Amino acid sequence: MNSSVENWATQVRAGDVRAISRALTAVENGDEAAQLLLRELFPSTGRAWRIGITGAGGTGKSTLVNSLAAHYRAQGKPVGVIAIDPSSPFTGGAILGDRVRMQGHATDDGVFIRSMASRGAWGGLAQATADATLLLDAAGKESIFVETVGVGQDEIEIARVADCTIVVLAPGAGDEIQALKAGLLEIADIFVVNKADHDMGGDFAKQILDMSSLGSSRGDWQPKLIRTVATEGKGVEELAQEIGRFRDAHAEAHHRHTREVEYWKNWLLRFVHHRVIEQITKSDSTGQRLDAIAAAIASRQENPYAAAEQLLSQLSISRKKN
Ligand SMILES: Nc1nc2c(ncn2[C@@H]2O[C@H](COP(=O)(O)OP(=O)(O)OP(=O)(O)O)[C@@H](O)[C@H]2O)c(=O)[nH]1
Ligand SMILES: [Mg+2]
Repeated sequence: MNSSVENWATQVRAGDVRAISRALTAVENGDEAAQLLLRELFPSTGRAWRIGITGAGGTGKSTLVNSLAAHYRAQGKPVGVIAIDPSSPFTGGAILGDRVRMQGHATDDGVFIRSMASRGAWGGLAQATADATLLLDAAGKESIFVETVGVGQDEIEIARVADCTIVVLAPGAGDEIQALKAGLLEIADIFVVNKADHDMGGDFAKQILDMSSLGSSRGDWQPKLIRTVATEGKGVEELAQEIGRFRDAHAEAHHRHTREVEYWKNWLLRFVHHRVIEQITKSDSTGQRLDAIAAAIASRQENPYAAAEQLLSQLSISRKKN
């Protein structure tokens, strides 16, 4: 292991904000250095609790995370926040908005907040998110919030990276339908109806409760619905308590172990999958060769099964040393 990576890892472990920032940039860009660093840091991980916050755009996720982070900070707990925006470039407006809204913690070293956008780096966004949480874990952040706009399969996959998933809904046109479509209800461990100030009679909350196939995928846990007004911090205490309750119910060694096994199984498959794709596209950067093979298959000059085997036989996918 080269010493600059070792130094970098030491700084990350010490919670050095600039070192963590640099590492997250490397993760985002898919730099090989990020992998070396994460490899070094891995033994220092495994303590953090990952809380996924997902829901349609504008439901108040960032505002809620901000309030929750403040709540945890008031108890002296180190917090990390990763806001994922899969579509916008890193300097995009939505992300900038998030930064500004979360700025309340800008001078507090116990909080690390960062927006991340996919650069199509190795493993895509889900992998980048997994790596980012690992980094913050190594940096001693006990609670790590991952905010995603839960509208697509990608984001659902990211939500699965979390130990606890909070689905944020808000009263407004068609939100609940959208949530259903996106498969959000199935992944929720906790439901939040935010903007409860716009839901005077609690009608929206009732509708959501009524759709109660509200089944969480985590055994016999029954997801609760918490009403919040994130802008005023209302219901945030209750939400933090519910997160704590979920954590207590799942903190036993065997629960955690089972979940971690599942997590790393998915991680390994994703890593290997993307390495294979990466190798094939690297040796065929213009995609011409793949196009030619596909065209030959389409016109029945080549056999797809044979062509696939041929592609696989040409791979040399392990990067190096163990
Ligand atoms: N009235 C009301 N407004 C809220 C509440 N929570 C958030 N907002 C406002 O709703 C808007 C969107 O809030 P965000 O926290 O950015 O929502 P988001 O879900 O993170 O948005 P995206 O990241 O763009 O998907 C902001 O103008 C907030 O001030 C609430 O409880 N009540
Ligand atoms: Mg947001």
